[in-house]
Amino acid sequence: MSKDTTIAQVADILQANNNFLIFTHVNPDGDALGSSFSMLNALRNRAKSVDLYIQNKLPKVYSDIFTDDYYSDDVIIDFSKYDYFIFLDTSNEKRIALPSNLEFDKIKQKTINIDHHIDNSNFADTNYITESAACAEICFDILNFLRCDISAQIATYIMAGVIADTGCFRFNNTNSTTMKVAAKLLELGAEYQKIIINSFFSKPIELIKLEADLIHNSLQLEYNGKFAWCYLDDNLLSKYNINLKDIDGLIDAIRAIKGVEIALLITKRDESFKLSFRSKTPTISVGKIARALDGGGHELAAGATVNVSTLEELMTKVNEQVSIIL
Ligand SMILES: [Mn+2]
Repeated sequence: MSKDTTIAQVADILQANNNFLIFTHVNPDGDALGSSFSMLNALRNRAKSVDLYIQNKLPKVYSDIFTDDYYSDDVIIDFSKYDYFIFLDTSNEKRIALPSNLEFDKIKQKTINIDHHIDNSNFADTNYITESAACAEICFDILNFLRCDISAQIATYIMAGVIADTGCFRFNNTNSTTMKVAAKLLELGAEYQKIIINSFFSKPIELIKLEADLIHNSLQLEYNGKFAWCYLDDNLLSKYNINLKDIDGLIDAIRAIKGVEIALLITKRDESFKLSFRSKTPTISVGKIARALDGGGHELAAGATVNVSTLEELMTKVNEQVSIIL
């Protein structure tokens, strides 16, 4: 189906089918989880049979907000009982966190892709992609269209997604729609303070120390301080006993520096380097840089995985792209 799918068509699919399995992207963030848990619970309240698959255990900051009501890789799932697979907040098929016994090309179910990444590759049978601050905002629209009951808990899930992807209404994607959605979610009983405390005021002391160590010892400033990057290596992670899945938000320490236009955090994933980019200004698109490195994302928040053997090689490739933009 084309990009021109309407919300009514999405609603029809959710209405007409009964057995759904929800997937989201690898290394799920607040929006991936907020979208997934809101759809899971709201559709279940409509007497649909719905399950959710998340590759690994949840990041610690989210374990108090979301439940453990999902499949992860230690469970063998019988896919034959599902009619439809729903993909949320996932820009292309390579980004989907799939169980080890499932390959994307071998999926027999019908698929629907609901997302807010403008570079979404429309990989599913039905693709509903809109420009929203968070995928959770789209889920809220769909659930409202379906006249689903939005409980305080579901409102909390959606709010967690919106807060995560707008950096708590600080990023450029925050607009009047986002604020209206947030207001409605508060009226529905969303536990705003709980999300704030869990997301921003509950960092383990070891993570704060790691952040200080990283900025103090590894920060590189180039282009007159406009480009700031850090390489977070495994030694530093083990020094502070921090897991890679729990470093969400670390890049904000780099972005927060005055004068920095492009922030980059590099981590090692198996044989590759994983890059997370942030920009403060719409005219400086890190989405463009990420796409040039075979990655993707949003214009102001994007990422890529690059398979080279040394950090020097990696930075040569990165600087080729940064130099075009800065
Ligand atoms: Mn998102």
